[in-house]
Amino acid sequence: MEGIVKGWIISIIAVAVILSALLSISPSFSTTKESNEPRIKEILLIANEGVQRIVPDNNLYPEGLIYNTMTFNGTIPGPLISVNQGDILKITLRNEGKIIHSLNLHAGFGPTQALSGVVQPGESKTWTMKADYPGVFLYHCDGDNLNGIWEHIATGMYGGIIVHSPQEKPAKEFFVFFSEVYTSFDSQPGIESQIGSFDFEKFIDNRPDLILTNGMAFRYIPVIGTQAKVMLNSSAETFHVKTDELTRWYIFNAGPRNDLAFNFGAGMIPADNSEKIIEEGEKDAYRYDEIRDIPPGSGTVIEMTFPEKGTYFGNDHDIGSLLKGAGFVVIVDDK
Ligand SMILES: [Cu+2]
Repeated sequence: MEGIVKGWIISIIAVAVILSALLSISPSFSTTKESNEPRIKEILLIANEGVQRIVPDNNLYPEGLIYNTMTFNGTIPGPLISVNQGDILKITLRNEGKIIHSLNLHAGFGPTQALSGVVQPGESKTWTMKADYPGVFLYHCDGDNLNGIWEHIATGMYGGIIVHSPQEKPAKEFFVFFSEVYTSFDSQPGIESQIGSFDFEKFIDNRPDLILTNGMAFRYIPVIGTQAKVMLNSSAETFHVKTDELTRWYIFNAGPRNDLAFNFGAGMIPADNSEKIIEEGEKDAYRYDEIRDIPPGSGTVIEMTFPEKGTYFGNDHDIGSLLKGAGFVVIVDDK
């Protein structure tokens, strides 16, 4: 009996020692762990149909263009979802429209995480996805199990998701989405009452009329030309950064059909980190590209600094895209 009691006492002391050791290290350990702990992030995407302006009144499109759209949360692009690697997304897709919509999240791995399936008008669906893979991904509507996917994407049903890696350095971040529009209405002066709609024949023939840059053609291009000026957007917005400031650009091409030959006019693009080459004696050497090819349905990240002050132009080097509204001006000032 005495032996058993002694054994218990020794066991209790041993457990107490282990517990006290654990407790003594727990404060700093749990603090570190908390910061890395996956967060549960709730995302609500509301699918709907609507009408919005996609071209301002300009020299190429007098009166501009109003268009029949489909959107997530009423905007083109839909909201940019930004999460950390390891986060858990609780996604709700609510269909407030008149037709079937759905969601295809390129950041998800596996049908139960990446695909909502059909969501009928008036219904909603909630599911979870683990953001295990860092990167830049598009999301879009799949229409009714792929039927009509072309129209849903080409009229605005897409957005982006960024899964941040813990290794990222702090940087000034921007995002820009490009996408094609195939419209039944060729803008002509004096026909302001008409509203453009998706043109299936032009889509099949691959004849896009417009390229949207964050939801509007010519959104970020005020004018081209110095003598014979072509006014493209009298209230164009521009991007502003400082020399030598680390910037990170998330560039998306929603397509739905054509590649984007992305270029920074007056700049160079460090090759993607995954393609980073380390040469002997040159620890952080990058290979530089002048064009980053961005296929339809994808996004990319460009991390760079601008060496000199002045004007840079983010563009599709398929030059015809400029006349369809693709591009954005970056003004770089001295720091
Ligand atoms: Cu849809």
